[in-house]
Amino acid sequence: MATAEPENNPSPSLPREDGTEETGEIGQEIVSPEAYIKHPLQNRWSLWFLKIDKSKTWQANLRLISKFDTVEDFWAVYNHIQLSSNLMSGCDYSLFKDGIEPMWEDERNKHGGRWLITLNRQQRRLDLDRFWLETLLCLVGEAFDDYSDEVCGAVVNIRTKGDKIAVWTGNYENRNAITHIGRVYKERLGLPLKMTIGYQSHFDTAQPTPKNKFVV
Ligand code: MGP
Repeated sequence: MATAEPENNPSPSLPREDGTEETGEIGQEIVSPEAYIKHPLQNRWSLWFLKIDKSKTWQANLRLISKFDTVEDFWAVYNHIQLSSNLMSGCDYSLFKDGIEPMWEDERNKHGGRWLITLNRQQRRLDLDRFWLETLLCLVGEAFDDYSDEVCGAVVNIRTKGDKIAVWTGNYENRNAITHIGRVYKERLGLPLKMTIGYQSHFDTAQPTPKNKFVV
């Protein structure tokens, strides 16, 4: 148990591997807060899973896996679940800020859109898992500077025709926010400068030939 260090303790305390410190007196130890306080994230996040079952509506296939709001709980969830590349075709993971459902219809998404990364089949083996992890780290680490508030969440779709990863933002009219997020995201994924990625509004995504509103 943690106890306060005696005021006139003459012996210097000795840090140990478990975060406690020897005080020099039998039975007296100090526990460093680092050892028991989890590191808070700026936002609480919800991780969702979807497995396509065509006998149900799209929304009925969505399942909430877990919520977390600390660095430690993020890694606990991440390390507990399958890598995206091990999921069956037709499955999605979505990570969204708590209170935003991972669907176009949510109030915070309905005027929004997504930066879309389309992967070819070889990239499932080469890039998918590290791109998705980097996407998660961009979100929970609030990597988009002043524009992180614009981010609603991110989705990975596992599909035979080619997997997709997207970062969803809240308003497709916020050009400055969207282009900043796109540039940072592209850099964080390590995509070549000459490769472009596109941003589509969810309204356009639902149309037969979605067009890009922005490209970086
Ligand atoms: P998808 O799962 O996003 O991509 O959308 P997929 O499977 O690659 O298909 P494609 O159309 O992009 O080539 C598949 C279908 O799921 C959509 O056409 C919708 O019917 C349904 N769907 C997907 N999303 C993200 C939503 C959503 O937010 N709301 C609703 N109601 N349906 C959705």
